[in-house]
Amino acid sequence: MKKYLGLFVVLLGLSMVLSACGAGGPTTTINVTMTDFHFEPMEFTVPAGQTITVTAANNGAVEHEFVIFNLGTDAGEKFGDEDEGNIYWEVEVQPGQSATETFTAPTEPGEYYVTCGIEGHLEAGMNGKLTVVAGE
Ligand SMILES: [Cu+2]
Repeated sequence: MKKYLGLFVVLLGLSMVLSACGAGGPTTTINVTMTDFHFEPMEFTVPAGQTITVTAANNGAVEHEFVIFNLGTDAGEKFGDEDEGNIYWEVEVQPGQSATETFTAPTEPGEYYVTCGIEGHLEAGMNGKLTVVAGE
């Protein structure tokens, strides 16, 4: 009986470690829901240089975008033409639709700015953060 109890404790510990990884560690998948006007969740963590699969669902009534900026840049107060050159990657999703696409994560670790490029949406609250962490 004592032997089984020991095994149970080990398994319990293992499952706690695994779930802890799932909560905070980098993942190669991003699942984001876009509404009028938020990203849910707002923060994502991915490993540098890896292929990332993004599934973006637009539950809003208008078109939305998931736009990742180059490191060290952001849209400032509002998104405009001057920001187009700072875009690292983006996906557009029509209302009621879902899109799955891939991109290669930046090789440089850091915090990357995320927003929606549709006029007025940044101001309404559509912003987020992509954290890129160095691989092992
Ligand atoms: Cu939007």
